[in-house]
Amino acid sequence: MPETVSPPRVEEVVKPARPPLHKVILLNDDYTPRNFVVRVLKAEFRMDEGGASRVMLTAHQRGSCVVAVFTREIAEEKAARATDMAGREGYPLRFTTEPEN
Ligand code: TYC
Repeated sequence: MPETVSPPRVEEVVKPARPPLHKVILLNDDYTPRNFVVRVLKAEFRMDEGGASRVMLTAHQRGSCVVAVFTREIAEEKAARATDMAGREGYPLRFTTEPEN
């Protein structure tokens, strides 16, 4: 039997594009107690005491601080849950989201 010679196989690997990421941003206000901000960050964003305190202080001093980045749906969900958690206690604490870049 004659040997058949096939051309080299060229495989094209198409990787799915990464979903764009959105930042969750903590906003400062004059009324929410610092320890409550830290509690929300720990509860909703699974931050430890040190990380949550640093983020809280940065927002307190500069007006806002990026908490974390997620896909748009998750970022919006987490920002809404954290804002609601504060609202249920009567605090005006707010989290917003914006696209990264
Ligand atoms: N500024 C608040 C206070 O002095 C504390 C605070 C910090 C509130 C960060 C919101 O995102 C915030 N009690």
